[in-house]
Amino acid sequence: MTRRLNAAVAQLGPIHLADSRAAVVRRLIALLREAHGRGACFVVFPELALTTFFPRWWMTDQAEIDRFFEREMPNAETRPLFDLAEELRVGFYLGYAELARERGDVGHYNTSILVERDGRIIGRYRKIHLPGHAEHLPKAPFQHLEKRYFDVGNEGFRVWRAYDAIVGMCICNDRRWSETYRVMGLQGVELIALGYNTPVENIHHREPEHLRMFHHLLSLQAGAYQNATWVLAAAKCGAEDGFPMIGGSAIVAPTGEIAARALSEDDEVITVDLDLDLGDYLRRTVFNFEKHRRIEHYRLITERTGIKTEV
Ligand code: ING
Repeated sequence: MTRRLNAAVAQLGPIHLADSRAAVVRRLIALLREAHGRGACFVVFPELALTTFFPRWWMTDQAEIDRFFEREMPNAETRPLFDLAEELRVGFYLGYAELARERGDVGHYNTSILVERDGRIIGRYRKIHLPGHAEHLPKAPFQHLEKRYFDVGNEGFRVWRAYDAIVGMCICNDRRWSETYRVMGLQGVELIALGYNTPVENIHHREPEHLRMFHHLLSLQAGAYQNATWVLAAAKCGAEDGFPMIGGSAIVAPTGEIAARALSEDDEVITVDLDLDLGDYLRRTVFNFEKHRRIEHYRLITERTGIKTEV
């Protein structure tokens, strides 16, 4: 009997600085209801799904910055989403800015959580690959200050048994790094959920805009195929206060094929009834890690951070 999971990716259109969390949660609830109406019992929402992509703004006042962060989850604004999910028995992935107080320290993380169909938070991931810069770039059309506003995730790339599958998480820029998928692939991941906010314009180098979508999909498809896992990627996209971000939310099969893709840059639900066993044949053959990997030759991957040419 093939294990199946009817899953959805819920893409969000723009969230503007002036949009309240309550207004955003109403949109998330509408998307959850639509996904449930199509039979989905798991929904992936985007990265930083409760606010605008605030790392585009230069801020120095910590109180102003902290206004974009959640101190607890669920909280008053998000509780309606959790309650509806529990009522409809739909699990979800949600990205948000987490202000954590742990062992007397304050941590600021770009976080995602996994919520089971009974409403319990069963997993948390804190973004490890933080792109962009920490100092103000006065000549740039906008900033990308994730290295300023977030701490590097401190909980690694883990997997959880959820929705009758082995599920992992990552966030946005993580999807560009093969290590992200492989660390979860080595734990037997069958479904990786991720959200992203990807600006159309590259502020560091003039680059044809079509490459944004190409590199986005290339990263998802390669990661899925090379680790025999489903990859479900949810965009927050469109022009937030005039700053465009790419759409391209997608559900990618373990074969690397795109099984569903969003067509708009607005709130949109895509769904696929996943065959959770589809990756098995790849794990038994071409990507039988135990049989084919030669870790004695991979040392540099964990011992060397940057490029060092010795010839
Ligand atoms: N956004 C972008 C992303 O990785 C980026 C940043 C875009 C980095 C393109 C490099 C190239 O999709 C986030 N939030 O990571």
